[in-house]
Amino acid sequence: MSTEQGGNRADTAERTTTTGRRQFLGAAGLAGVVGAGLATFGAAGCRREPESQATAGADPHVKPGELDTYYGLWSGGHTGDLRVLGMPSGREIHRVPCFVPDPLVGWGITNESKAIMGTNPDGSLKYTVGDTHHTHASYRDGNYDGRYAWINDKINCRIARIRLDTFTCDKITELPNVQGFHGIFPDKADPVDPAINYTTRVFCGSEFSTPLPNDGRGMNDASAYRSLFTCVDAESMEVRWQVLIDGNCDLVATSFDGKLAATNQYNTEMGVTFADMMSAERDRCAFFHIERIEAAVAAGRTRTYGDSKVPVVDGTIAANGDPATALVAYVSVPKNPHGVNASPDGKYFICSGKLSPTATVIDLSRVLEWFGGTREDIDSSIVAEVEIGLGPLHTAFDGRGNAYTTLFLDSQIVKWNVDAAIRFHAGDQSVAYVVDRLDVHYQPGHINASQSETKAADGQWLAVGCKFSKDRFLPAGPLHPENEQLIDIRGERMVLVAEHPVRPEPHDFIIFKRELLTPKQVYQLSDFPLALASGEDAGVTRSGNRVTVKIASVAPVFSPSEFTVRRGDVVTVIMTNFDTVEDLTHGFAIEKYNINFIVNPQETKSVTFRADRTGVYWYYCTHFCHALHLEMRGRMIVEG
Ligand code: CUK
Ligand code: CUA
Ligand code: CA
Repeated sequence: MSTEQGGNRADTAERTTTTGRRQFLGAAGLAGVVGAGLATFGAAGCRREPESQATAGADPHVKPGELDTYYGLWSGGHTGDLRVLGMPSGREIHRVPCFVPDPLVGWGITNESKAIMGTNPDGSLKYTVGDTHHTHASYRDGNYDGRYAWINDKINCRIARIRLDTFTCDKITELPNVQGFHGIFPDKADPVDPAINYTTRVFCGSEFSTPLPNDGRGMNDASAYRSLFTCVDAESMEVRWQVLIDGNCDLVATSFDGKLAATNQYNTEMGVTFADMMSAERDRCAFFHIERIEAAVAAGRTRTYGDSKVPVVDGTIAANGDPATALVAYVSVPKNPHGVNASPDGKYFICSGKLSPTATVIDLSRVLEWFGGTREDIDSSIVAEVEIGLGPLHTAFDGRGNAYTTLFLDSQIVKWNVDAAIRFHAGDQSVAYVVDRLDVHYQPGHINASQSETKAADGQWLAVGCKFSKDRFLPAGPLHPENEQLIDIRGERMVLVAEHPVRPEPHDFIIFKRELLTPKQVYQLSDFPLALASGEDAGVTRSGNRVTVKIASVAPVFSPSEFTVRRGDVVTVIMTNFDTVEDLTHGFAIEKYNINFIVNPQETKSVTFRADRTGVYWYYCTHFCHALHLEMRGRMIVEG
């Protein structure tokens, strides 16, 4: 063990002498490397001995009948959902539809879900696609408090909130004035009121710039396109304010004291072409002074764009040169950075280099000194900028001072010590800050450790989302799954212990102790305003051509088991499941009417449709509930 470790330290020394070749990747270099199949690129001096792979790690297998010890919340990517995993087994337990319809639960079909998703005047869904990248949960005292999670939709700039007591989406808000909503992070405390030691805001970055307002004017002047940083109220889900910035937003991080939020900017050039976005040698990480921004909003130092009523403050460089009043500080970081992550000790944000083989460590106390007027140069907030490998994307933490960064191009995870990196950067070239490297399969994007970005980071498990799986699973046609790999990080060396195929394509995820959540296992009738009071309440009522059909379900019977309407009627079916037994869910589908949804025990849902064809149409239970499940059906009779 110790000799392998020495080998790694030697790697680090060698690495510093080969800076020239590995300094950064330009556009052509990146494109060429990606095309060439990366597993061997950059191998020089950074592979460790194969025998270390044989080191036994902790067994992630969870035996039949046992429960996982962690929850994982995974973004689904362009399936538009959120996934719930048990960890360390990696078993997928649940999917929470948010932005896209889901025929299993009836998301986008029931009236209740359509009201959350948003509809056009004709009742159809406003959007039917979504692209989720980042999910983060609400905090209290620096740890998750089990209230909410939030997730972004990059395609239509929507933020969804998921209640963690029921694992359902309860609100969706569309952000005004932005496109390419990507990074998201809740705050962890209030910067002013120490009693508010929990999440009250969620910050949202937007990658793409547009004319403001984007109303058809100024489309040919790309130099005038702008991006905004957005704050959403965690409870009301209303957009509180936005900040006009220079450059764009990528990922978002927040400090544990609630004072600062930050976003990485890969397009400080404000370019609209691939080459333009990579023309500058350095880009930036923008820091937002939350207390000052809220004061500026309260004082009305704002403007609006187009139809949006959201107040916008000016966070541009030109308007924020004076540290005493600045709302935003721009820290220079190497070319086209990607992830920005907050270390669990609350001291640092770490920016991953992407096109630069470096990680940049920014000391938050120094950023606050700049805002406070006691530090002249904001760039001196950087306390380390060290080489770690090719294509750094995202960083996780073990709570013992180590960072774990994905190296997309090297197809590796690098474990490095933050304090050692700071000492190295300060001039002590004898310090070996790289602790370990591990090959993963292949091209990792996001990474996270159990409890990573909380004060309770526990250094047990590390999961990594590999973007390419290539040969790791049985071939199933041209579309390959992604490969989620699990790594034991309890020891000095990382040990790869499991891998699972996942449907493309998760990006970010969080892993936290199961004790932090106490989900409801059964609803209460009173949770739903439309709930039938009892089975007696079932039946058909009519008002003009609007018909309401109240249906009670008790396994294996629907009451009523038939109802009659007239062609052209607008029919609303309200169904309450009166079963009380945990897990006794019923489905409700109507033949040829494109309707299906489930109703869990003590839950009520409704659906509205036009009975536009005469005839007999069976409705039936789609969710296996009883030995007589197949008999659980009835007739909708549509008269001419
Ligand atoms: S981005 Cu996907 S690997 Cu959307 Cu978080 Cu970095
Ligand atoms: Cu009710 Cu199946
Ligand atoms: Ca750039």
